[in-house]
Amino acid sequence: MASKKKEIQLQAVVTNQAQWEEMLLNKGLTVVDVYQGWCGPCKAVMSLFRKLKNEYGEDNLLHFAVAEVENIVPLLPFKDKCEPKFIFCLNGVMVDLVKGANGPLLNRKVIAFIEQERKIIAGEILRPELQELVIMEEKEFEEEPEEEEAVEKYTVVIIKPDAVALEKVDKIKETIVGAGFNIMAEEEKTLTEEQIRDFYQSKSEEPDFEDFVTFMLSAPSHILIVSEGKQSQHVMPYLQTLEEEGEEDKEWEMQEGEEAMHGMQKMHEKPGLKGALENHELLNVCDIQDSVEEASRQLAFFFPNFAKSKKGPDIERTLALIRPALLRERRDSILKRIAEDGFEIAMQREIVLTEAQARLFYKEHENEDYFPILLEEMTSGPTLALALVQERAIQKWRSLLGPKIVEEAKEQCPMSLRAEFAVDNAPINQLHGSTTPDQAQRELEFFFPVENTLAVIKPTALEEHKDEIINKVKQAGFIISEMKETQITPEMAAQFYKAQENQPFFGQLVDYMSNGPSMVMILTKENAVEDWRKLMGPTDPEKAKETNPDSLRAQFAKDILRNAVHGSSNEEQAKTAIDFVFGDVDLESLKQKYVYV
Ligand code: IDP
Ligand code: MG
Repeated sequence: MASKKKEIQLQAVVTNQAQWEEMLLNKGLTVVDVYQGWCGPCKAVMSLFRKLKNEYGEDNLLHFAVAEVENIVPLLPFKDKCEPKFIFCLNGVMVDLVKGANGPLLNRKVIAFIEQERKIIAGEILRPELQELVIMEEKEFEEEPEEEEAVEKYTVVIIKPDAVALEKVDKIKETIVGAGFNIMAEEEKTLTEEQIRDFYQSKSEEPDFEDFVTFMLSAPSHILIVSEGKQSQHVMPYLQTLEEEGEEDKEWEMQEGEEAMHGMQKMHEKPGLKGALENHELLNVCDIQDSVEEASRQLAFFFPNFAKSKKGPDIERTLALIRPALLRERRDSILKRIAEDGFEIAMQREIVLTEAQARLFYKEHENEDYFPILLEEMTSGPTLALALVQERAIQKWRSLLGPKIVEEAKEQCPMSLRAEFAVDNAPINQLHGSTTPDQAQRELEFFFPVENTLAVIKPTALEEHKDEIINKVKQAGFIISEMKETQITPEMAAQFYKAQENQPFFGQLVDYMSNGPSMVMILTKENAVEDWRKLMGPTDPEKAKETNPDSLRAQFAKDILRNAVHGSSNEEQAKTAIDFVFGDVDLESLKQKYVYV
């Protein structure tokens, strides 16, 4: 009972509009736990709030309240959502919102707001302009919106091996583009039997189907993903598509600019993909999947990365750099902060930039006064490059950063990251973010170039978890450019593990690896070497379970020797190993075929 009483004292209870308005008169910060009558207020954060009240409550700038949504107009959008929500009201204005009982985030925000408020009152800083929080209908920002009526329609086209051999690929591509379609992705590869049987399901009853499969397996096919622009999932008259031109996917427009628009205009006289190919007598050498559902399933099958990139609304990637001084001093706290702000780290690389690299990256700044300082700082130690993902990540990260000049950030936006993570005596701000989608793409390509790596599913794991592992590889966005089930020879094993030559377990390792079939793969992706090692997890599965429970080794390893998977440590090592297993592979062309997400 005693504790219940305390809770009531800590948080003012707001049950109607009049009490809400009264609450808005509070000076300083009020943190409101917005709750549903049927869920009740959030208990999980009580002790945190009590602690904050004790530590920051003495000048009466910090208040807590609980408010039931039903009877309070501004809170109605939250109706029927059980997840706890905390609204931050600063001097009567709703300025921020935390979803979920995220203790660290609540703690940090409360402290930051109170400290800012104290500085304002002491006349140390000016009051930043208050931006009132717009509370939208919950659905709009929490759940992925339903697919819009207009969706991009893709068609999978397979150019069969004989046509590839006759070099008809270019002609077919020209015809397709000429007829106003866009080729979104392409790849030349020998289809696996599974892919062939899947794509040609409808022909499987035909008498010579087995011969056909053999023929398809005999040499590479060329696969195209063709887009017809945005259309309804249901059949929609062609003219209607043209009316929607204005709503064309922005990203695509930006990447392809004029060309895309040109393509759309040409669509007026478009005869349909099949018709176009037929007109040029090319239909007999390629096969088209024209069922929308089938095509999109196959898209995921052939180009898992491409399909993945199409799923979210405005999900963007941006490049963030944590510069050397900050990385040295507060690595963990900045990474924690990035996670709290809802970003997912899709890729990361720690790199000491050479002067040439720094010059290249900051080429646009080369005539500025600060350029030499920038170069010096950027080459002074490791920088951490991150590919951050979130809805509207580019803008979000930029606005969190605040002004470029640290002094300005401290004065005008004390809650910005460049202010909060300023490092004493560092001559430049410690955090970078891309400004536009174009720039983000260029910068991501700079730090995360497409690479090939060699990956092996070791014998025990191949026997027990083959499909699961392959699925996880694809889900993580790797393109399996080549794969081959093979018994690794002792020579190959010795080559893979050259660095372990003098280890006591070397003999055992070579024996184990060459004692049964393994799956050897060339994986292609941005940052493939490092990302594959990250997906594998630590060498020792016990450690993997502790530090990276989602990793392959945590899930599928038996022990440190039979630890499920192998991966090269760098691109050179990968190349030597790939040559050893697959012979002479054109690794550059594998990279060029990679479709950016
Ligand atoms: P990595 O596979 O994570 O790159 P390395 O240190 O390169 O790890 O070691 C190569 C392989 O040698 C490991 O994957 C593991 O199977 C094996 N290995 C490493 N340490 C031991 C050990 O202490 N006992 C037995 N095998 C080991
Ligand atoms: Mg190794």
